[in-house]
Amino acid sequence: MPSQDLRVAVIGAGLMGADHVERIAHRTVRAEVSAVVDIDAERAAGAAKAAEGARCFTSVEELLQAQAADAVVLATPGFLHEEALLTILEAGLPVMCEKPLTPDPESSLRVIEVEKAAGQQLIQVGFMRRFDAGYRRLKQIIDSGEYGELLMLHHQHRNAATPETFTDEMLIHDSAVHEFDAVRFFSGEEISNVQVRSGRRSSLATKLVRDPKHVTIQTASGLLADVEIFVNAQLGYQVHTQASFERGVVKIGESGGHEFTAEQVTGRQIDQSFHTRFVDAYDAEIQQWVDDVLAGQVTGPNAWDGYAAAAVCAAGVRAQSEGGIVEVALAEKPDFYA
Ligand code: ISE
Repeated sequence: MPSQDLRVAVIGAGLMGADHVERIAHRTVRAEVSAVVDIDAERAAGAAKAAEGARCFTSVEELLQAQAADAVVLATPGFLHEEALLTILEAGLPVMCEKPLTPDPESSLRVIEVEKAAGQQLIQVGFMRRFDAGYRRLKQIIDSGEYGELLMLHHQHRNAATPETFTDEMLIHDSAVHEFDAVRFFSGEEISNVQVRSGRRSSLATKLVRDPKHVTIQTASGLLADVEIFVNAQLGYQVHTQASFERGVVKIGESGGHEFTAEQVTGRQIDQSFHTRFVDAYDAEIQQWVDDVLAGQVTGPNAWDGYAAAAVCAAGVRAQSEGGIVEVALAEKPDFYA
């Protein structure tokens, strides 16, 4: 275990990677950004400016050869994760992998097999909402039973707008995936089936998405969760959950932004993106990951959580194209992830 700060390499210097470089360099304790890796050397250098002393590399292999990191944050696009994860696992480095673990359940299972064979959990998956104060509070309330049993969950997930290239499939893999993980987190159960329906389409939706959608999720014990997912909602970034219990209702998600009074109006400012809405959650996620790496453990969402979410996404994509309720096909959970 290193006695000095944990040397973290951030792989992938796009929006999310650059955000993590800045976070680790300035807001995370007991860690430093020792390297930034991106196939585009200029982009790596641009992100590395936020972290004094960080070295730049254009491939994971170069990084490993230089032994320039004790742990890595993987923030490349999801379709590149499997190959990078297998290389990182082989080198025995802990990794905080931005969601998705991989884009499909088959490749996620391959990653799980390799991690299992290595005999030690090394992967945390970036489901940052689990570190949001509201999510944590609701989870505590559910587990305490203070309002009785949790009966139903209602989620709203709204983004201001998407790029023109955003597709219906991405809406499941990139956006609804957070709700799948949230339902697993809140209920402590696997999801057994999912349905995706499109109704009226917003004239302001980008051309490759039929927006908004209504997603219904059911867990193994029968708990139902419904999600309005609306990625061209114009109004900003808004993520709410309302939980119905036997003796009460609890709502989270109003905490982002602030209340203002001006020109005879009182209102609440809402966030424009997940970077601001979940900034505290991202900070907490990375800090806990660093502390866990230093303690030699994974306590955040692990590779199994990444695999299970990928399996629900696969069912969601099928449900979206075929209609009807689609069962989630899930492998048996290895004791290794118990
Ligand atoms: C994006 O990738 C995210 O992770 C955001 O949290 C989500 O709201 C957005 O829809 C995704 O595209």
